Formats: sequence, structure tokens, C-alpha cells
Amino acid sequence: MKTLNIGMIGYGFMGRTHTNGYCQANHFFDLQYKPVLKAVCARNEEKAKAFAQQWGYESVETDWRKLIERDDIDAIDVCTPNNLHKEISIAAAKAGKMILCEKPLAMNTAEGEEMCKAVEDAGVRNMVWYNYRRVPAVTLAKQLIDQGRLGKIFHYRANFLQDWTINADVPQGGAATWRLDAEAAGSGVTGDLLAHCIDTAIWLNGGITDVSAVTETFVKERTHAETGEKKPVKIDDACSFFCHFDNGSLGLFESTRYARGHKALYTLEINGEKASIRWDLHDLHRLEYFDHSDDSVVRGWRSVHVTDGDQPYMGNWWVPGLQIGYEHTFIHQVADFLKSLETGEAIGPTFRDALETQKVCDAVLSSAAERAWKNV
Ligand code: SOE
Repeated sequence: MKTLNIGMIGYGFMGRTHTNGYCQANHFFDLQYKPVLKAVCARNEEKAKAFAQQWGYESVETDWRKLIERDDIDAIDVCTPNNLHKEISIAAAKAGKMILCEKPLAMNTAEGEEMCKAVEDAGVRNMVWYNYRRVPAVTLAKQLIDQGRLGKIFHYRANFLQDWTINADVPQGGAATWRLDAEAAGSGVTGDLLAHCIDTAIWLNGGITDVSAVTETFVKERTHAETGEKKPVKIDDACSFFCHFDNGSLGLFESTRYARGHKALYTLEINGEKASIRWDLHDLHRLEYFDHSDDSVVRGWRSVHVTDGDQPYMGNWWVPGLQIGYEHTFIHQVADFLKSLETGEAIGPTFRDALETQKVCDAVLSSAAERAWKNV
């Protein structure tokens, strides 16, 4: 068994999802490489130590530059707020490390371009954690589309709805609420949630050419969690946009953190000439499928329960009919990454793939700011 020594930077929610992926992948997938949890890095040493103990990291660093310098680290996992992705990734690439970076790739396209150049110049393997591609039902949707079962695609529709920032007392900044601080996050729902929808959309339906967007910031001022200062909120709380795809289809996307009652409702629907599909994160095993070539007397929406061994990833899990969950998407991503080390093939989404999503996000934000259609 060959080893892949991981240096994790950050220990928040995403640090846990990725680490769980490293711990589980070899239990379920037949792989030649095995991740080793070498070190976790965070400014707060006590918290880093507690995380290391809970998850089994062998050591702790408090300075990410030291972690990158270490000879016993093969891959850097960037789980920091977005404003550190660029600096860390470029330094890691220069040190010859593989990089697994949390989404979105960067604060903006210019940063993303620099990051792509750095990993490509250094020739280091790189990947971005757009995990929803690896929900078995979403991967099955990709297979059905690639087989031509939908025919010409007319419409792509996606939503990502949450409600956790409605209360004006939720602060911005700090460890738990940095996603509300533009200096740390770059943008609001566009970079955080729509980026997932855009990544999946480009993967399933091809490139996006132009966009027309509207954004809103419903709570205009929030206290900063660290300084206690009341500051204007500069992120987008909600964003909707229309777009055209390269293949001529129309896209309609909506995301908000103000949809009372919705915690993480990611849904997508694709309508083609021959068939349609739809999927909902809250029922993630189910792929709804309507095939117009079915016998008309029984034609209707089929509810495909994606748990069978010959459906994507499911042969590695339990027995047909039994389910897996959100955390498994990260296990699949780790397994695919480890497999790519064996085969030498690129594994998507690479930094370059994620740059496409970044470009769409930037076009969306500038379209909303200028109230105009924008080319991507
Ligand atoms: C935000 O609440 C968030 O955690 C995102 O940052 C994740 O990327 C998304 O998958 C779930 O929601």
C-alpha cells in the first residue's frame, strides 16, 4: 500500500467532512493509495490539538507555511476561509505539493487565474471540493445525459435555498460566520451556494455564455464577531440569474439564505427533447426521470431509487435498497482522487474546471451590480 500524507489547513465543518473522507475511503474502495493524517494546522493550537486527537492527526502546526515546508507532507488540503485559498495554494504548488482546495476556488477570477497558473507551472495534481457531483444520483444524471437520453436540452433550473441568516443578530466575521464577511468570503450566496449549482450545471450541461442577475442584501449592517464593531454587510444575501448555455439551452438559478423553512435545499431539473430529470438534495438517492419514449399508457415520472450495485458508487456500499448520505460525497471524492494517483488521469473538478465556475460567479455579481447582461 502506498501512502498519501495529508496536511490539513483548517478544522471547521469542511475540515471534518474531508478528514472523514480520508478515514473512510480505503474501507470501501479498492485502492493502492491510503491517506495518512500527518498534520492539521490552525492558528489556535489548543483547538488544533483537540481536532488532531479526535480525528487521529499525528501532529499539529500553527503556521501553514511551516506545514507546507515539511518534507513528510504530500498533499495540502485547504479548508480555510476563501481569502486564504490563493496564497496557500500558490505556496503549496511552489513547494511541489498536491492541493485539494475547498470551494469556491478563489475570491474572484483574477485570483483563480493565478492559482491555475501556479499549479500548472508546478505540474502538481489539484482538485476543488465541489462534492455534489459525487452524489450517486447526480453522477447517474451525468451518465444519462452523456448517453443522449435527454436529447437536445432546453432548460436547466437549479435552486440552493437556506434560512440561517434571517436573524439580524447573526454576526459577520469570526470562525463560525466568516461566510457573511465579504473580506473573508468574497461574496455571499453566489460564491458559497450558487457556485455548487454552477459547477454541477457546467458538468452536466456544458459552458455558460452570458448571465443576467439580481442580488439583494436584506440585512444591511451586522456586528463583527471579533471586533464587536457594527459594519455594513457587503455580501449578497440572495441572488437569482438567467443565463444561456453553449448548447443553446436556457438556465434559471436561485439562491438565498432567507427562504424560511429551507436549510439546504439544493434542487435541479433539466428538460430535454426526449426526457427530463430532476433531483433534490433532501431526498438525495432519488432521481426523478421522465422518458417520453415510454409506452404512453404508462408514461410518467419514474422515481429511480439510486441504491443498486450497478448505479454509480453504490456497489461499494451496503446492499441494494440501503442508503448513504451527504458525507459519502466526500468519501467518493477522496476515493476518486486516490484512484487518479494510480491511473495518472486528471480528476475533476480541477482548479481549471473550478475557474469556469468562478468566471460565471464574477459575471453574475457584475451583472447584478450594473443591472446588465454580462458575457462570461
Ligand atoms: C453554507 O451553509 C454551506 O455549508 C456551504 O458552505 C457548503 O458548501 C454547502 O454544501 C452547504 O452549505
